[in-house]
Amino acid sequence: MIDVHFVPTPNGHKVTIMLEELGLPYRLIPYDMLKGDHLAPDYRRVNPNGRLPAIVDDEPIGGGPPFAVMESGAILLYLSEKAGGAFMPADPRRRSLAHQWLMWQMAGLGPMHGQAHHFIRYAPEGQDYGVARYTNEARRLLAVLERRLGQAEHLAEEYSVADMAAWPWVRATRAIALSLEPYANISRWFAAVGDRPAVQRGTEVKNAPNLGSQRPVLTPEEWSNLFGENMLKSSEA
Ligand SMILES: N[C@@H](CCC(=O)N[C@@H](CS)C(=O)NCC(=O)O)C(=O)O
Repeated sequence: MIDVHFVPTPNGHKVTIMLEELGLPYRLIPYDMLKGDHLAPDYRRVNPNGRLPAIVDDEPIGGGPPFAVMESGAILLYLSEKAGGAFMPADPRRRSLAHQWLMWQMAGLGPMHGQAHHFIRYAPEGQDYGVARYTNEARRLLAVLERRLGQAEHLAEEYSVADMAAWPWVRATRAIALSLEPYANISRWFAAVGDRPAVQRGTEVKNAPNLGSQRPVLTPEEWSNLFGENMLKSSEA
């Protein structure tokens, strides 16, 4: 059994999509980030970075005691290896493309779109510089994705972990008021990947409080748990 420490966000859905694709049994452990569940010292034993998602595999690759994996991209690679290289191209060039686009998602699409979500939805209003900076970067990355998907059906030519990593972040662009309409290639890919039953099952998973797509109104305690003193204190403790 694989425990998934989970919130229903794009990073969480990458993992549930992959587990659904693989048909591996898993148990969701839902977290309420507004309440600060993820700040509990016990969770540091699962994820030293204190963020979600993370998994604990009680039948790990190579045997031995239960093994924890943090970082959604590393979790996809771990699960692929556990399943004998599933959703990782056998051809070396394609495999490198899967690595490249997975790293691009982890270092670019996710963090930059994440900052756009922060400035548009969570930061005190009136932060025009931050909104413009990260909206531009979010759009730049969509333009990169659009060009890539004009060259190939999927990021690594065949469906792979790279698509599973990027797809939930593209899905979340609606929460930052970016339409996919100008992006014909992304729209084609987004619909095709979204038609996969495992992707649908993986993103229906929401038995944890969803932070939603509206601008949330946070109490001072909730703000502190997500972005402020409580979050810092738990890391420095
Ligand atoms: N690079 C990490 C990012 C994880 C991340 O930032 N997760 C968010 C939820 S999607 C989180 O834990 N936020 C809580 C916090 O920022 O304290 C990954 O891909 O797993």
